[in-house]
Amino acid sequence: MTLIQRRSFLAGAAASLAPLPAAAQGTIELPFANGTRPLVQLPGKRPMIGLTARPPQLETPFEVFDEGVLTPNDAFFVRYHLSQLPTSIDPASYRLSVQGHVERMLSLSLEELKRDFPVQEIVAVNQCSGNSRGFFEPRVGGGQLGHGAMGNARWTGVPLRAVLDRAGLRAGAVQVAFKGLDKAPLKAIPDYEKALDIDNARDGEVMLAFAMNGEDLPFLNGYPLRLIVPGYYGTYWIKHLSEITVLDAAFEGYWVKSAYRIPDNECACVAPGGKPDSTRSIGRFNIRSFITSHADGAKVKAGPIELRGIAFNGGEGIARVQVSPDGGASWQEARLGEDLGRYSFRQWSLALPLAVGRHAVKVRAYSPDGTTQPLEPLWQPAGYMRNVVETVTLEAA
Ligand SMILES: Nc1nc2c(c(=O)[nH]1)N[C@H]1C(S)=C(S)[C@@H](COP(=O)(O)O)O[C@H]1N2
Ligand SMILES: [Mo]
Repeated sequence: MTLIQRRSFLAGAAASLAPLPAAAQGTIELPFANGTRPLVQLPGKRPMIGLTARPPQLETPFEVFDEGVLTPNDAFFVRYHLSQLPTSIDPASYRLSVQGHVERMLSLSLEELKRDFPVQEIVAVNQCSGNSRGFFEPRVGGGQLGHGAMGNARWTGVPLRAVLDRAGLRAGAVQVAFKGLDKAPLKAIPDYEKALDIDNARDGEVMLAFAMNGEDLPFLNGYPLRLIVPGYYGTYWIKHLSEITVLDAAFEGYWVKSAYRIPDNECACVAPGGKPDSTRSIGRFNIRSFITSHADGAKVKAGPIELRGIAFNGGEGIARVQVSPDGGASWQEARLGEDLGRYSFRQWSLALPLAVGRHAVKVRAYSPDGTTQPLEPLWQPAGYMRNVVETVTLEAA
């Protein structure tokens, strides 16, 4: 995280999102039953894997993760819950309000945010809780996602702590709630609003970001301002952020009390098809790794092949990545790439000699405390937090 010059971010033009209907670009097959998806192109995005049209939900085509350690803005996934998106946001009249259990209410323009607070950067992964849900067996309800509901970006913004300090927390503040400009189509459906504990909100890393990979946020990724909660699932990363409310009691809203709950045990899992006895709110990412250089079923020339991929976790940092060329019988240490910080994707690579034949190549990552990924998938009814060791079968000829 570094302080950077704020001048370059003061400029900004109105952003809008119209028309919504996407241009069709053919289809793509995700590798599970009912995995046919349209390739769609929305404003500011390259052709992406379409999950729903209203609200727009897009998955990143997996090859993108082999382009580089940062996910390009025009390929970054898009997830919304409610269909009434703002279609045009004027940065000049946009205001962020800070209210509730505070000494002074604030109404901040974008210009004030960029000018009056310290600007910082962090590279961090944003991943949807339901990333890879389509691979659950037995299948579970919810968006049937492949592995493309994740992305890694360099976020620029101001620490939430600085804004909370300006408002002044009153004694007894326990949580902070966050709401964006998107709305439910019916009054009966609650607006999308999430909350963080006060210590998390004030940790100096949680941030109000106005730029992504050096540019204004893409409209569909939360223009002009979004919450960044490094290491935590995307559900907390509120887009088009407009209201911050400091609370003197735990938040009771639907999206915290009833949604995004996981089994309240060590593995956050239950027996396949089962139900948890008790639940808690989802929190940090568990550890994951992927092979990005080769797709499952790829044909390669026998001999040394160069494997590449990525690994990440909830902020513990990646200590080691291991690759198995033989379905898990033996493991080799991969070389780790540049360290962009403990919340970033970490690239890895390994040259592997492959004889003629079929090879089940696996990858697993380790946190510094020895935490790694399970060889068999963990199961839970909401289909969150998948992190099984992934396998890519290669045909060497
Ligand atoms: N305003 C708003 N913010 C939101 C959501 C939403 O529906 N509305 N969805 C959340 C969820 S569940 C995820 S995974 C991330 C996705 O961020 P992205 O669309 O920029 O990839 O946004 C989060 N922030
Ligand atoms: Mo999500």
